[in-house]
Amino acid sequence: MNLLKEKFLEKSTALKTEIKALLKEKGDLKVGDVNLKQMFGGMRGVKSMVWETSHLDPKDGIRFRGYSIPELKDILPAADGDKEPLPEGLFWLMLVDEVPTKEQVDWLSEEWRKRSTVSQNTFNVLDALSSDTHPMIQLCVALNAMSADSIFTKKYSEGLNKKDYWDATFEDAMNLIAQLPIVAAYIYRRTYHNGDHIPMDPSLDWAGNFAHMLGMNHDDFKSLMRLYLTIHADHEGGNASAHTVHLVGSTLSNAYMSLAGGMNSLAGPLHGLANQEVIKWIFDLTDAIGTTTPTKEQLATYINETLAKGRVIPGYGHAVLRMPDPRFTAQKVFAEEYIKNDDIVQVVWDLFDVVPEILGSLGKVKNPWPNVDAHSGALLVHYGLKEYSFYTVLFGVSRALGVLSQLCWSRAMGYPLERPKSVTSKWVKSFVNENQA
Ligand code: CMX
Repeated sequence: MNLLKEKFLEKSTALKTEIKALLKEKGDLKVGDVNLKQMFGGMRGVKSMVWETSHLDPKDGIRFRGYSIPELKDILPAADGDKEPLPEGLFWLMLVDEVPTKEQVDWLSEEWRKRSTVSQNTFNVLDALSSDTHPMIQLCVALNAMSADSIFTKKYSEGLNKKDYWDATFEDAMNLIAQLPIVAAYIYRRTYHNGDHIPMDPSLDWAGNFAHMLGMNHDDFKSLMRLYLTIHADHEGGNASAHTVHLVGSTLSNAYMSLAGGMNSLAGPLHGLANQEVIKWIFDLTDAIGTTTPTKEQLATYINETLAKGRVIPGYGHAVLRMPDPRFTAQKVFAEEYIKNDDIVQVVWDLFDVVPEILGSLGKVKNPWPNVDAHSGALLVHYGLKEYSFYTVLFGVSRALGVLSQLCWSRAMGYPLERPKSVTSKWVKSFVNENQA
């Protein structure tokens, strides 16, 4: 058994024992109530699931195993000659709650390289889709096709013992993460570059190699990918994509099908697809105003026009955060250091000065600040990755790291099938009447 797996087994066995004892003693302790607004309002703030790998505080932002994004940049190993964290390091941290050494991260890069062979069947399935199929549809289809290789499914059909669910899930998660950049790059190249595919470069790390297979070989773009694939990896468990993976996984669907569920959820414009919507909206804005250097007054007019049409301002607002998203800030810091004089980046920064006041003045938007998606497109466009329909796939490749490490935990902890209770509106009305009486 490799060191990562050994550590995971040791930590998960210890936590499982601890939680079993805790539930025996304190299982009836209440952690909160649910009111009608929450039932009809998307369950905001209802504490109803456990997620080990990260925690989101409305006023502090995301922390991965307790570490903020600036802290991750300090503690996680980087590639030689680079400053940005390697996503391999974050995966290790999320999975076993320990900051890895450079040696351990290099081992993980190599391990994922060894596991990176994608089945021909997956490529055949993708090739059967017309090349103008939206990349997120292609990704979801590919994940379901890849699921034919699931070790968990195979072993389950052979009678896998419950106590070994985590082991087969760990193997699936490692294989899936190893293969995901190859599948994503394949989708990109078949959609936008006539199927002119680029073989992997075994000398590169997971994110650097992904950039290479996309055909993006600028060193700064590789740095951006390492940062991008780190900061999008996890956002606690209640967000739509993570929660979907957890829900699907709770039925003992394999890691591939669970991730496919999450990716279908990420593909919605209120969630991950917002990264494509932002840049599309900015391009529409510069076209409509007739310049790539609009004034703040022109931006304000365009924002008000968008709102007047009953549309949201993409990249702004959040269901939990009540502050500028630290993932937005991390990308802004990157842009300030690496990018000089880029009109679209400047538009993103000017929008940051203009949008919050307008959204705040509506009196209903709970968080007028930018989220992660407000900045990412401008960075990608800067380096030449202009095909914005692909952007949510990048988000998805990163998100796999968090949700799959948590899936290993959920299997190791033996969490049961998720099955909350629903009621009808009729039930609600009679409940209210009874309470009034
Ligand atoms: N532009 C315009 N109106 C907005 C808004 C925005 N960016 N954000 C919220 N609102 C509106 C809501 O539509 C809602 O209006 P109604 O009462 O008329 O329906 C009202 O303000 C209250 O919403 P809220 O409680 O502040 O926000 P929610 O928790 O319901 O929704 C989110 C959160 C992200 C869906 C919402 O802010 C939004 O639609 N943002 C734009 C899309 C986006 O950027 N999504 C990406 C989020 C990050 C990610 O998952 O990747």
